[in-house]
Amino acid sequence: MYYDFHLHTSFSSDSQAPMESMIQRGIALGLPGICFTEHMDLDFPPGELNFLVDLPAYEKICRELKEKYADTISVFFGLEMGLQPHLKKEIPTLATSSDFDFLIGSVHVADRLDPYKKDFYEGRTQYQAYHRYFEVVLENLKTFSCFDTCGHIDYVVRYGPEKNKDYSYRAYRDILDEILKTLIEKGIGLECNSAGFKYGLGHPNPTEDILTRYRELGGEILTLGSDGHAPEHMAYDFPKMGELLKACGFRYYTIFKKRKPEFIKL
Ligand code: HSO
Ligand code: ZN
Ligand code: ZN
Ligand code: ZN
Repeated sequence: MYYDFHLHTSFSSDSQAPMESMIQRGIALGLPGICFTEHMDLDFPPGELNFLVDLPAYEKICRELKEKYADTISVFFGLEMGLQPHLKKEIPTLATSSDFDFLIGSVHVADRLDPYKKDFYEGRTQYQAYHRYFEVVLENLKTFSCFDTCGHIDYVVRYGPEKNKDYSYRAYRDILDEILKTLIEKGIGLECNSAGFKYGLGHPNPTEDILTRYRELGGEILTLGSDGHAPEHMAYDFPKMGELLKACGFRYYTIFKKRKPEFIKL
C-alpha cells in the first residue's frame, strides 16, 4: 500500500474526523505512513466555513500522535495552503511558520470566487470557467515557490455544471502545458489526487492524459493523496490509482519528510 499524503481531520473546517480515527484507519489499511494536510486558506471568501486551521493546536496533537503510533505507522505534519496571487507576503510567511514535513499549494479560490459554488460559472461557458481556473493556477505558480506539490490542478472539474464533460488534456492543452512546464522548471511536484474517483468522475485529479504529459515533459515529483476528510475516504481507490500511474509511465512516487523528497517504487 502507498503513503497517503493529502488528508484532513477536524482541524480543517470542513471535516469532523478526529485525527486519531484517521490514524487508526491508516493502520487498518496497512498504510506505511500518512501526512495530515489541514486546510489553511488565508483570505477565503466569507461564508459558512473559514478554512483556517489553529496551527499551534494542530501541530501539538499531530506531534503527540506521531510519537504514540511511531512503531505502527509514520505520521507526518503538513499543510494544504490555499493560494491567491495577492497574498505575496502572507503565503511564504505561512510556509516557514512551522517545521512542516510537507506543503501542498492548492487553488481553491479564483478571482475571489469559490469554484465549489455556482457564482463562479455564472455568465460564462464551462470552457471559459475552466480556462480561467487554469490561468489562475498558472499565475499562482509563477508567483509562489514555497510548497512541495501542487494539489489537484484540475479541482474545478469536480464542481463545474457538467463536471468532466468535454474536458480533456487536449481541450486545454496550451494552458496545461504551461502549468506542467512551470512546475517542472520550479522543481514543484504534481499531486495525483484520488478524490476524483470518489466524486464519480472516473479519473483522479488530474486526468491520466495530463499525468502522462507531465511524465513526457520530464516531470518526476509525483505525490499521492486521497484528500480524505473522513476515515472511510483514506487511500480511496489507491490500488487503482497506482496501476493507472504505472500505465502513465511512472515508476516512482514521492513523499516528503521535513520538506525533503524521498522516491518510492510504485
Ligand atoms: N475545498 C473543499 C471544498 C469546498 N467546500 C469549497 C466549500 N468550499 C474541498 O476540500
Ligand atoms: Zn476540504
Ligand atoms: Zn484542496
Ligand atoms: Zn484537501
